[in-house]
Amino acid sequence: MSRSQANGGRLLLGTLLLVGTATTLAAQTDSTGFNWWFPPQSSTSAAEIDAEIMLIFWITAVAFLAVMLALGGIVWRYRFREGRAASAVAGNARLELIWGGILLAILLFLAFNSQAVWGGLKGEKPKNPDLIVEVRPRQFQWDVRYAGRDKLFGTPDDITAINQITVPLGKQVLVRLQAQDVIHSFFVPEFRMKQDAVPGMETNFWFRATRLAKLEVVCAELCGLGHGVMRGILTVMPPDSFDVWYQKKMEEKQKQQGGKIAGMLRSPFVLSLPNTGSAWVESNLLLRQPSPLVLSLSKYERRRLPQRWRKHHQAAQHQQEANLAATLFQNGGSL
Ligand SMILES: [Cu+2]
Repeated sequence: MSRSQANGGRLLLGTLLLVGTATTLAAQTDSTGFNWWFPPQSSTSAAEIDAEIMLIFWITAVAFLAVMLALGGIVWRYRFREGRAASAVAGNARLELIWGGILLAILLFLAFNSQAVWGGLKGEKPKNPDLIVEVRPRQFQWDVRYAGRDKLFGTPDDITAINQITVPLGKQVLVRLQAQDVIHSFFVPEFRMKQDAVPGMETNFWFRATRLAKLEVVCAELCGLGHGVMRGILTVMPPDSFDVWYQKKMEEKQKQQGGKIAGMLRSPFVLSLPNTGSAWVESNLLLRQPSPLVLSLSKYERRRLPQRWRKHHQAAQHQQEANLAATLFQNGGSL
């Protein structure tokens, strides 16, 4: 190959690289402008996390450029020259102290700065979140439970889902995360939020979504063979659509429970009796004989009832109570 051919080849390669880089960068530009390969910010904490990443990026970029320029300069300045002898350099304590000091200052600044951001985002658990969701990952899915309006788990207005997390836009959502088997990690890149889920340990995190979107929840901790397909969908809805959605889920749930009542019903169910207000019992109580409704509990099941419920249970064997209970159960466990 001639010299000009080799040069031409290099030129072509260089042009291709340049065009390729430019196209990749351009492809990263969305409606919010150039976004440095970041997925669009979709939670209130995303901007702060991005700012922190960009700060570190620019500090390392400047340091990288400075080191590379110094290296290039030294290589050029001390390049081979006929008759020039090499000299041994034993180091310079003063210079080393200076750049050591600069490095220490940068690292301390970053440490305190990121601590402030982290503290702001993760420091204090919200006392009154708008929505509480329990997420319990297992190989290889996300089991989800919503606490409902009363913000309590184990009550009739809970709804459950698999791989589906739906949240209202702009509302504060508290997630109670706990793995059921091995360590998983809840990761929503658009929220800049990643949290390990550990078996036997509940971890809380919270967020406010800022964009209507359907986002992917990926497992960010290698958890077994199905890790790569362990995916959930997080849907951000306007608050009123969310209420409609929740109501629909409640109706579906009640319909399902209603279906089961015709045969046998397993928990959770509501036992609500006159003069006691409404209350609930969650247990593996088994209901037999749909109509006329008589609660027939095993000894073990009876023992699991709190004291004050035992006499109600006996009372429920009377017809009047039984009718009430029948209505109750036909309504899918609520009055
Ligand atoms: Cu996993």
